[in-house]
Amino acid sequence: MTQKPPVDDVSDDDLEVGEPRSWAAGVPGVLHSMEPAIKQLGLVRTVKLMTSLNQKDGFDCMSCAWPDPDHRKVAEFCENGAKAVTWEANPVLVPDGFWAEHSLDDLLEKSEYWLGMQGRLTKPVHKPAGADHYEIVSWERAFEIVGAKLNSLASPDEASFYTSGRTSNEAAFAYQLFVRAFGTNNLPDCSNMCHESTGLAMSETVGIGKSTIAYDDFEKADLIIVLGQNPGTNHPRMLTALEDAKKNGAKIVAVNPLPEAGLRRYKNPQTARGVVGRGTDIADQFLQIRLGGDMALLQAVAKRVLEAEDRAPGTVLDHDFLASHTVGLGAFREHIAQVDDDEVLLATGLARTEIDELAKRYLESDRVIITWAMGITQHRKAVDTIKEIINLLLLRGNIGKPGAGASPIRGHSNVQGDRTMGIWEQMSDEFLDALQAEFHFDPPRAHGVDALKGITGMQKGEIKFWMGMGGNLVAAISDTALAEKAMRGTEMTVQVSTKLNRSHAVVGDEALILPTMGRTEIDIQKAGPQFVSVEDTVCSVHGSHGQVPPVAPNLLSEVAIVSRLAQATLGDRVPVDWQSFEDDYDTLRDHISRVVPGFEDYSRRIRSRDGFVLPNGPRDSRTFPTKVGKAVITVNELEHVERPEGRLLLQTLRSHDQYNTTIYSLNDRYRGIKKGREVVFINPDDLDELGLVDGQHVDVFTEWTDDVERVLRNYRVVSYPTARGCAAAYFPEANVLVPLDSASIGSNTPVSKAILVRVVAATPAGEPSGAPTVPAAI
Ligand SMILES: Nc1nc2c(c(=O)[nH]1)N[C@H]1C(S)=C(S)[C@@H](COP(=O)(O)OP(=O)(O)OC[C@H]3O[C@@H](n4cnc5c(=O)[nH]c(N)nc54)[C@H](O)[C@@H]3O)O[C@H]1N2
Ligand SMILES: Nc1nc2c(c(=O)[nH]1)N[C@H]1C(S)=C(S)[C@@H](COP(=O)(O)OP(=O)(O)OC[C@H]3O[C@@H](n4cnc5c(=O)[nH]c(N)nc54)[C@H](O)[C@@H]3O)O[C@H]1N2
Ligand SMILES: [Mo]
Repeated sequence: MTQKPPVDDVSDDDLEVGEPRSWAAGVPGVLHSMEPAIKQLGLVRTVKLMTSLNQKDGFDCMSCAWPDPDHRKVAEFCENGAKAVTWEANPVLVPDGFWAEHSLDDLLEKSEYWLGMQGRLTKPVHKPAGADHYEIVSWERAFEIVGAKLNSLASPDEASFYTSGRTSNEAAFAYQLFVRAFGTNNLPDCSNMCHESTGLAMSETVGIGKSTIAYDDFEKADLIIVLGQNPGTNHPRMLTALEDAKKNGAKIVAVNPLPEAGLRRYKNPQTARGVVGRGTDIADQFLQIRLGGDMALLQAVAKRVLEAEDRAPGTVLDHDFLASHTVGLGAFREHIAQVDDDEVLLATGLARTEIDELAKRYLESDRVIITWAMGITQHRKAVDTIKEIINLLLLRGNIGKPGAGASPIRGHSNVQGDRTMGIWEQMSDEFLDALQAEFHFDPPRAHGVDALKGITGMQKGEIKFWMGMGGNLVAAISDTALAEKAMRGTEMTVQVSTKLNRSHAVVGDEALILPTMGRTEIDIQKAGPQFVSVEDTVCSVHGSHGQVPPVAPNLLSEVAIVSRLAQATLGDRVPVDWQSFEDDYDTLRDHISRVVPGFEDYSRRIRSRDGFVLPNGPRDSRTFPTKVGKAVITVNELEHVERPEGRLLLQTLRSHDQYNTTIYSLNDRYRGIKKGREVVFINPDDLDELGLVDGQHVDVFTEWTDDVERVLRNYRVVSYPTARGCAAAYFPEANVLVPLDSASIGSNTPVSKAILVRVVAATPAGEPSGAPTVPAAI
């Protein structure tokens, strides 16, 4: 296999800013996806991978959790899925000499882009305490080192085990079992920073923290409201579902501070019309809301619905549904009547007529779906905002009937399945009881740490060991400087990874990297070729079969890594046959079938080409497994983020050419950005007011309650049609701005979408910084 030399690192020196696009996908999308694939993978590997991507006997795309339609097209993937596959399957390898050549300090200087481009990791490496280089070790030695360290801790709770959402059901189940058998519930995951707010809000109100719709519901809907989500970039195949819904007469409303390309027009690369025509206009109504204004908007729409009912009693609300399936309507009615329209207009930045129009659309539609993603979940009042989504849907019986429901759109391709398998620091007693009955040990019962509490635990010296099953925690979590310092304070860090990232450079005293196979690769174990399984955003579980030989011979699968680590750490302390997991993944699936409800007869059912859909009370039978046994309509105090004069609210978001912390290129085609990421998007009227100009270099300071300086220096201003008072910059770079203690109430998710900032002309080198000396009142 060829080994190409490492790429040079990149800089923003050549940044180009053009016009944002008003449409997404289409021919350039397909070309963009295939060109790099063919160049990097070669034609044979490309064809093999792309023709099996998301197909029934193929492998599941690792990019996002968007579901697959029943009837698959020949090419059932999007531009960004192709990028993810190319990134993983590119057979460039980190050479053995790399570790002697690059010290940790050297790696710290490199960008995420450079790190990711070094190629696939193929051999376990170890950085001994005090050393400044990793060195190659054998697998046996690696497991021995980690096992010995874990066994030397004073308490299992001194260790924390993170998971990123690409891990398969099988690996996730084995991993949480190992962690609980070791003795802790410290199982934080990327979901803590992602849809945690959704899980909490929906569990309390409808009894299940997952989507209440099936894939086919999109084409049956009359109205689809897309809140705080950028599908053109992050779930591109959703645009096809929206296009199909429109063909069947559905209306689509997009609510977003940014006029995102995919929400405006879509040129479907799979149809002639998309290739040559102007495509489909997606949004019938676009509400350019202020950051954090959604709760006010939802309450204002609910108010209009209740007023319509007052005008024509008995005709607007779904009284039968409300009476038999819900509690809380009375208190909600009283509360919503008090909603202050002026506060709504201030919070949303919308005109009254725009809100009236949305309410009218809602009232005219019998079947309504609301979808949402990070624009909703990463706010201080995210949990309450999602409860308002549920309230609005419940009023007219829009849950548990065809073409209607609440549909959070998940991020990572198996983040939902990982949770189902027990990756959560707060699993229920029922789940722990089932583990106990199946494996005959006492799982710990006290809740563990989430991602943020894990970092504060490290700061306090309470967490001394950290392991990551995938992911890049120090780059993904808020307050980069503080988080990195915390991570460096640990005694040992261990990363199971496919490629290099920042979390391999910011490590504990001792550190290991354990390279693993990816989803594209054929996984052969003692019992023969293995496959894994995943759950998509609409609760459908299906197999994922690797297609190409692993990039290197001695890579281990995630299941094998867990099973060997468990043996090295626990010996025969618990009566679990770990080796059998590695030998034959059906063994694991058989255990899962007895522990996790809905997975009965897993090994057989997963072999059906369509997989199976998990039971879902609200969706299937309007059964709401909440504490009171009914759906709960909730009362939530309206709050919006105050923005003092001269300050802006900044959100952190994804460019079109990145996957979370993985940077594929420095371009963001739909927003008109090329060859650079150090930009801050600001509305032209705000620029005028602040005395700034397009293209100017600025420093962006967070205003927070403490006196820690959080700043992005020398960023370039891009005049951009975002909502007034709002700004945007790219994640993960902008994580330096998010204070560690700025978290959503209840879900403890970092508030990555509404950071109060002050933007000032960049300070020339050597001069005192332009930071405000006294934090503004907030
Ligand atoms: N190609 C690609 N695909 C991905 C990912 C990726 O990085 N790259 N990441 C995956 C993951 S883990 C996730 S969680 C998803 C993320 O998918 P998204 O949630 O679409 O991701 P973000 O880029 O964070 O975009 C947030 C969107 O919400 C809007 N928004 C921000 N704040 C508000 C608000 O207050 N109100 C409203 N109404 N809108 C708001 C922003 O303008 C933006 O359009 O995508 C998944 N898929
Ligand atoms: N400011 C701000 N911060 C955010 C967000 C935001 O919108 N704004 N979004 C948040 C969200 S939604 C999420 S989900 C988190 C993401 O947080 P993480 O999930 O921790 O981050 P990723 O960038 O997805 O992880 C990428 C790494 O995973 C490894 N990897 C890739 N494939 C595999 C595999 O098959 N197996 C294994 N073992 N490793 C693999 C690679 O080494 C790669 O570098 O970030 C959160 N942080
Ligand atoms: Mo996510």
